[in-house]
Amino acid sequence: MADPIDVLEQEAVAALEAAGDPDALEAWRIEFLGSKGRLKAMMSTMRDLGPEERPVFGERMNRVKESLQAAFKQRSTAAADAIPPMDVTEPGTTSDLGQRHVLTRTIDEVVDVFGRMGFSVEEGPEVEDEWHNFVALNIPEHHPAREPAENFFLGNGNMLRSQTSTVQIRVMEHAPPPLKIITCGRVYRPDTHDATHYSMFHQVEGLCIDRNITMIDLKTVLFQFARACFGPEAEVRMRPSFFPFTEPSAEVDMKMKIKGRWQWVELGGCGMVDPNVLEAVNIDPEEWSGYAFGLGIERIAMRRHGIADIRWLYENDERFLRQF
Ligand code: FA5
Repeated sequence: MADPIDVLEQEAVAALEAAGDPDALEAWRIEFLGSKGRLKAMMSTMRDLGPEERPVFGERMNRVKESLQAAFKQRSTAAADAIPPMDVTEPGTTSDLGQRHVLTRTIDEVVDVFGRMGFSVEEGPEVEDEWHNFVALNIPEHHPAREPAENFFLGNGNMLRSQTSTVQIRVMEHAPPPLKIITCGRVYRPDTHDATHYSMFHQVEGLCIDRNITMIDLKTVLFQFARACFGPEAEVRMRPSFFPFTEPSAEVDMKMKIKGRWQWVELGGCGMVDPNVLEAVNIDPEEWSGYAFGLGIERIAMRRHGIADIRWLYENDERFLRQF
C-alpha cells in the first residue's frame, strides 16, 4: 500500500505545477497549507499512532510541509514576474464631460460686459420681505403688482422676490453713494408657462447713483451692452412706460438680427430712480440722482442663441443643452 504522506506530497506537487495564475495558487495554498487544509488534516492523524511512531511521523510531515512551502513561494514569485507590466502610455478610458448651462454662461457674459463698464456685482436673498420688494420701491399697498395672484407669498410676511429691484434697496441701505452695481439672480412670478414666460426666471438689475446722472448715461450703458451682447450693429430704443420706482420710466428694446432680419425685441425696463426710493433709504435726492434697469436674462440668452421656447431651458434635455 502506498505511503499516505508520499501520496499527499506527490498530489500537492502535481497540483502546484498545474496552478498557473495567482487565483489558482491561492486556491492551492488553502487546499494544502491552509489552517483547514490537507496537511493539517494528516497531521491530526498522529494522535492515532503509537508513542515510538509519532516523532518519525512528525518529522516527515514537517519536512514535507517545509518543502511544499518553499515550492509555493518559488511558484508565486514566478507567477508574479509573469504578469506583464502596466503600459502607462496606453490611452485611458474617457468619461463624458459636462458643461455649464447656457443660462449660467449668459450670466457670466452679462457680468463680464457690465464689469468692463465699471459695475461691481452684488447679491440679495430670493426670500424677501414686502419692504424690499414693494414698500421701499414706492409700490403702495393697493397697487396691482401686490395682488396675491401676481406673487408667491409665503404667509409669514415674506415672499419669493418678484424682481431683482429688491437688491437696489439692500445695496443703498448699506452703502453710501456713489454706487454702480449690478445683480443677477432668480425671481418668481405665478405667470402661466408659454414660449416666453416662466414662473421662475432670471433678471440682471443695474443701479448707478452719483451726482449729475442723467438718462443719457443710462442709454449709453444700455447701448454699450447691446453692442457687446448682440453685435456691433445692435441698437437700443426706449419706449415711455411706468414703473413706481423710476421717474421717468421706459421699456428697453434692443434691435438685433434674428434669422437674417432686423427686429426690435423688448428685454426689460429702466428709468431714473424715483426720489421717493432714495428717501426711503435716506439718500438725499437733492444731492444724488441715478438710473436703474432690469433685463430678463432668459430673453437675452434666447435671442443670442436663437432659442424659440423658454421652457426648453428648464427641461434638462441633454440633446438640447449640449448644443451650446
Ligand atoms: C421689472 O421687473 C422691473 N423691476 C424692471 C426695472 C428695473 C424697471 C429697474 C425700472 C428700473 P418687468 O416686469 O417688465 O420689469 O420685467 C423685466 C423683464 O423680465 C421683462 O422685460 C422680461 O424680459 C423679463 N420677464 C418678465 N416676466 C417674465 C417671465 N414670466 N418669464 C421670463 N422672463 C420674464
